[in-house]
Amino acid sequence: MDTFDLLVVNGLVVTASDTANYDIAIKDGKIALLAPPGLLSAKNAARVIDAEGGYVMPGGVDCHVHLEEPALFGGKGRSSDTFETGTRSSICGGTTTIVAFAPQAKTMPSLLSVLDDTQARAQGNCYTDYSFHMLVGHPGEQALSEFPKLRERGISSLKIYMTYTALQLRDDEILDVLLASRKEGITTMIHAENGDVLNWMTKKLEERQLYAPKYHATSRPQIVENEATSRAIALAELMDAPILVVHVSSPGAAAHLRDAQTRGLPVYAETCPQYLYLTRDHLDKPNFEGAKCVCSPPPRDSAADHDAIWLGLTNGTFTVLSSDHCPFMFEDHETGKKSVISQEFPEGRFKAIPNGCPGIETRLALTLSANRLSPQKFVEVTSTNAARLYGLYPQKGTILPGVSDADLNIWYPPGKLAPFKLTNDMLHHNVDYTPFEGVELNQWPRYTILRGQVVWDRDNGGLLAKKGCGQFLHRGKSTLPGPRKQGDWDVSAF
Ligand code: DUC
Ligand code: ZN
Ligand code: ZN
Repeated sequence: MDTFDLLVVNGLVVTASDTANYDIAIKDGKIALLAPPGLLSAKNAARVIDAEGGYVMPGGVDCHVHLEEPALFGGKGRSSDTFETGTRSSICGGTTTIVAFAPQAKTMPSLLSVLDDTQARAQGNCYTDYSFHMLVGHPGEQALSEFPKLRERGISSLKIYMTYTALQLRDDEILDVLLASRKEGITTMIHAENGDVLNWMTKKLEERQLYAPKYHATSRPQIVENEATSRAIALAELMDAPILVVHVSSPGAAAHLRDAQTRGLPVYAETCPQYLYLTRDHLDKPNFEGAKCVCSPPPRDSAADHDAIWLGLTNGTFTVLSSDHCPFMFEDHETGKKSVISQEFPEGRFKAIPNGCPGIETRLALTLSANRLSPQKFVEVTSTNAARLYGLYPQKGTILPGVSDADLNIWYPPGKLAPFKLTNDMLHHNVDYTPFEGVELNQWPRYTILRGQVVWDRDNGGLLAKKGCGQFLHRGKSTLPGPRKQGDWDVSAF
């Protein structure tokens, strides 16, 4: 019998902490051994993959993904990707673990029933390992009382919104969520845009009959995000509760986050490729094409904004780089981007354009190809830190013998892959466009391995995984620093 199921040899192994030449042995879905090159004999393994000097990295971990969601963000947009098509796309881009949202609308009292429904939709359909964040739209008595049960069911994070009529929480409701989350060891993700201000801006624009997609950016200027970010930090500091501010796009918001981190607060931040590659000019493309890039916060003004976000990734302000994959069809007049075009609004109506962009499959290749992060920093923000923050580490996000799942990406060695332009027909999502059409890439995962199985072989068959191979992940607490004080929060301390 073979000692190992798979050897990956001649790779340059990169984790968040180290880069070195190792051969990797895999057994029963786990990393079994790392050994200096040449020590492991091919005779003892069922299969050997020669990485030919390419990077070997932990599989991507993308903890900001919307799949099979109803219309929540205003307008009629429904996710075009199911758990099946979204995770298929994910695995073909090297992301082996995702955390998607289980969305509770304002009309629903229970979180557990939402979790049951979402879990049933995902079960048996995923190509990646997966978990859920609760999306809390109604933090009433029942929902808050269910937090301990969520933890028992392996859910240790949730998301709340400071905007969108169907989801926006008042500050006192945010405090309720932060307090209950702190008590149960749950990480709170916050969408930080001031909903009242952007609704006012929208009203003013509509009074002047300014409806085109480009006014989406006008209605949500950077100050809308900066103010909400600062308020979110203040509320979290008051409760001594850890937060992650999601999809940060503006340098001003990044500065608030960095300041909070410098003061030692457990404040984490996420950004996404759209804030590194797109500007508001993308919203002004002719023939309604600008709607393809409508997401919130909107793409910002210039390359200088992109530079500030890249800097935040480099200097540690941003903990994670997620996709915020939020897929809608473009040519769909019922539930897609074009659902806002009518006789009354022939150029659409920006405020109701389904809000989000696809990107689950392109996140890793876009970021690595940009060549602006060290390989270790790339692993840290696209895999390791997400696993740490959301209670999956070290099962996911690293390559620790005896402990980590054998989830790996083997990238092309230098010179093996000619640069190419990204086009939507290369992708495996159920979306009729990519906002990154035409971007030049110089990398793509050559092989992707999920728990020891080769699930993607770009040059020999592409997608090899079978639907349903992904497993639900029961998550624990974040392993990044949490509340600064021990014990229960005490109102008499103020
Ligand atoms: N927030 C998200 O996280 N995704 C899509 C839309 C939004 O506002
Ligand atoms: Zn959001
Ligand atoms: Zn999102």
